[in-house]
Amino acid sequence: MPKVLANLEHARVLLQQAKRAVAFTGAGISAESGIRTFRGDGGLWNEIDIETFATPWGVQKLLQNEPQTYCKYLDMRAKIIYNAQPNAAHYALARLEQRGILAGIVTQNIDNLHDAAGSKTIFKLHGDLKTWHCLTCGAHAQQSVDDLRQRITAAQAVTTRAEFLALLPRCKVCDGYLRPSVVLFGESLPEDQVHGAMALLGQSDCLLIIGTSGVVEPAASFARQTSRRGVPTIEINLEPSDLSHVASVSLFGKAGEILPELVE
Ligand code: BJW
Ligand code: ZN
Repeated sequence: MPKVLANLEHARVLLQQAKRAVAFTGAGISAESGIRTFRGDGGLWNEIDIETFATPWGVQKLLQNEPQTYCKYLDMRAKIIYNAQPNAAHYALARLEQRGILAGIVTQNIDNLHDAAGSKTIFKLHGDLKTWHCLTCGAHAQQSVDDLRQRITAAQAVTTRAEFLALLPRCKVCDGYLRPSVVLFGESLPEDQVHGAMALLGQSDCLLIIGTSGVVEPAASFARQTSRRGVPTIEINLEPSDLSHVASVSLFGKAGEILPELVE
């Protein structure tokens, strides 16, 4: 039997024995929905400076000095993410949960595509783009996509900081400025999501690691620790990742093609 098929068979057996499998997902699972990954071929970080766009201090500086540049970035990200639809990999995980095999998903993605596919138990380690929070009192608010689209479009035409600030969504509790609840480098992960993820992973009996380079901490270490606890681990990725060494079996290819085959 060719190695690829033997690996798929091996992975099927591991999954069939599971009663509380957990999926740990990264940007690669949404690549076939048209959302760019961060690293590797075509990755966002090949063109975008991490320090400038993905740290709180970088974003703070941009908002002060070049709000339009930040808005263009947000516009580029939001347009793609808001228009994206779940792909076959997201739907396969939702079906696996409905069948009572998958206990839930721990994701690093901010795109909400697992929700859109119908998955129910999801812990989002790096936040999500539709949830915003107040910079003053911390209250959370859900932003409608249409409202955000209008604000982002209007913001591209502003010339002063005052005009830009006037376009930011405001807190209903204290009128402070809101920002997207997406976790940037150097920021803590949302505590409730981390606790939920740890509990889910702590009880898991099979781990699916899908579409992540496994380089961002502490997320990657949650998957690593689970695997090292002896939990059978199936990796799905285009290529070897920093988590491949803990996988019981690695399936190399597109998640949208491999996952449906594995699950059916
Ligand atoms: C396919 C595919 C297909 C493609 N099918 N596969 C310990 C050691 C070293 C550093 C640290 C450490 N602990 C903390 C740090 C610092 C830092 C960190 O990890 N740095 C390392 C990168 C060096 N971590 C943090 O700062 C975190 N916070 C934290 O630790 O808080 C505590 C603290 C507070 C204060 C001081 C110090 C510590 C926060 C991390 C936040 C990450 N945020 C981002 C960006 C958001 C911005 C935005 O969206 O605009 O989240 S970074 C980015 O990477 C994004 C992702 O969620 C995350 C993970 O990436 P992912 O999902 O793995 O994607 P890729 O692109 O890397 O990989 C895609 C994979 O898919 C590839 O392997 C492809 O092959 C594959 N693929 N198509 C299947 N079709
Ligand atoms: Zn507030």
